[in-house]
Amino acid sequence: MATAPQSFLPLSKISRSVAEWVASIQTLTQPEAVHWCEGSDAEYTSLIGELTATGELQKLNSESFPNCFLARSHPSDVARVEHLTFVCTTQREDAGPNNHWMAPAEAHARMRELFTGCMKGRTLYVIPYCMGPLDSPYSRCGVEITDSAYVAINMALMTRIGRPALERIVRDGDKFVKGLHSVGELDPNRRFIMHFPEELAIESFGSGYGGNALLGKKCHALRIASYQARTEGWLAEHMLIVGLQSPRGETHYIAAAFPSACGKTNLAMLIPPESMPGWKVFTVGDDIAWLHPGPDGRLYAINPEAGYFGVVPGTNPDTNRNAYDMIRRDTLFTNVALTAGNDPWWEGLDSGIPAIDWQGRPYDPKNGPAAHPNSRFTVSAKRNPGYSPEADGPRGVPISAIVFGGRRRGVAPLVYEARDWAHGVLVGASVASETTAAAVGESGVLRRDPMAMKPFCGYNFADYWSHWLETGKKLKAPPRVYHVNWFRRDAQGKFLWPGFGDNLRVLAWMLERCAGRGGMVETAIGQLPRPQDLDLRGLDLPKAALEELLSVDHDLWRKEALDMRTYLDAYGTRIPAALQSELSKLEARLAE
Ligand code: GTP
Ligand code: SPV
Ligand code: MN
Repeated sequence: MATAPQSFLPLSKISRSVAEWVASIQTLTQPEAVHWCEGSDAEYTSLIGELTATGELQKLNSESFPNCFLARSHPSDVARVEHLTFVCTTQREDAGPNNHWMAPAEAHARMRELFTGCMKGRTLYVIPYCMGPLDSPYSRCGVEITDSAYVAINMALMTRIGRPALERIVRDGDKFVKGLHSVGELDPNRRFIMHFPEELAIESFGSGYGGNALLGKKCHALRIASYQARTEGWLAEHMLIVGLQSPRGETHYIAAAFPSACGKTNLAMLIPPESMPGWKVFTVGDDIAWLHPGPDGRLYAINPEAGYFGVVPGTNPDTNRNAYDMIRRDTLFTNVALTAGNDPWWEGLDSGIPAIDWQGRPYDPKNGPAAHPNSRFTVSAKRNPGYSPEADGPRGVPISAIVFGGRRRGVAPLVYEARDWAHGVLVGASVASETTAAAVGESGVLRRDPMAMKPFCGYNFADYWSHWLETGKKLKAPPRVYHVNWFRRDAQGKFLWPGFGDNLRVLAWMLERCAGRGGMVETAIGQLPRPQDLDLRGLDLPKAALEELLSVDHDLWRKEALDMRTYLDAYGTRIPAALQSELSKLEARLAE
């Protein structure tokens, strides 16, 4: 792949196909200026300067939060919009019942209308980016065109942008994902997030927020990548990747898929409880994993991202000291509140008093929370004190265990282990979770969210489960598969499990299982730890709470299996037989 860096060429001359595409979009959108992003610190600083001058960014208290800025979004543009997100495949069935679908020609026509002349008087930013380490064979590149400087600085923190990415595009034979984005008028009625997986293209209009606008993230690294991964024999998943070094000195990597705002960043940055000395935790990724069967028959993971777009509320020194410290410098905040001293403030902080709410109004509890529940921090992964050097390695890390999870007040126990890979695919496909503020719509509504990919799978879930089953067959040493639920509640609505750092107790059991040592009890839904199989030293957990956390109620689970059957019915005959048979086996075990 070695080619001499083309440092003497202006960016616009490095790839002819990128330049041609940019020119065509320039004609369509008619911007006043074109800015090719090189990805330097000086460029970042100058974009920040411009945004501060226009008031789009506000500098925060530079003593307590050096080099930190606040952005406020339009109040109607605060989260992903799943109802306006489409997968546009030629055949409707290829998108599946899990996606909104529009015929590609119709979608292109609609978007062309919206994009025509939409950048008049604005600057068009060209952001070449690489998802994954620049020298990894597993990485994939894209170019985002946007009229938002806020998007450009977020992409600079979240991905590897600029000249090296463009050079890699050339090495990849000019293959790249084309992502076109305009904030438009931020009108929710003129807002669409369109995906054309067959064309490796994304068209997003009318939102400047998160997954709607930072196209490298959910649009490329999950929806487009999952489609590509299926044809190329790998998996693109909504998973954190974390390395755990035990007191014995063994390091294992775990990949975990939880729905949005269900604990990925926190698990990826876990801080061991004091009563578990000798454990070390390293973050490889906090949101997305690209998984490849390796030459040794194990599954390897890379994190395609280079930064975190994390949930702010709830972050504090007790829940996660590292996350709290990480976002005290060089961080962009979006939609948090402010104290009178110009410090950022959010719900869950036990210090400071909110003076100005996320919309810039004097704080009044009558208006709801001070920080928006989906307020976010954007920060380079390099700022994470637990950042794993392996995250920059080209081969990725071998995965010992895959964990699925959801936010459920009942039914799902603290943890259980799948019997084998095929059963694990059913366990992943059965994930159900209460909705959160990460997407527009009502929060707290239980819905099926298979593999935490409901909003992110770029093709028919039935084909996706087949692909998961096939991938398992390629692995000589497949990861063990688990399901966890940190969010089980008691009758008073209180969380039964302390969560956060104490989740290591559950992960440690998984690693004991992987090493062939951990004890368990066989149940109808899979293997559960007995109380004595968990390291609970130093934890003040009532016996009754532990019993409830580790209980499997057959009546509730029979209902659960029935609900899963109804859910699968929507996918008809496309469902892999092995998945149906796993569900039948579960039903049989529950009937005993
Ligand atoms: P996305 O960035 O939307 O994909 O979210 P995420 O899955 O990375 O979730 P994150 O770790 O940011 O946590 C979301 C919310 O859940 C935050 O308010 C956390 O404080 C809270 N949370 C995370 N882990 C736990 C846990 O183990 N127990 C409890 N009770 N809350 C948790
Ligand atoms: C999620 O919703 O899963 C996120 C935030 O990680 S966003 O980037 O907006 O998709
Ligand atoms: Mn996410």
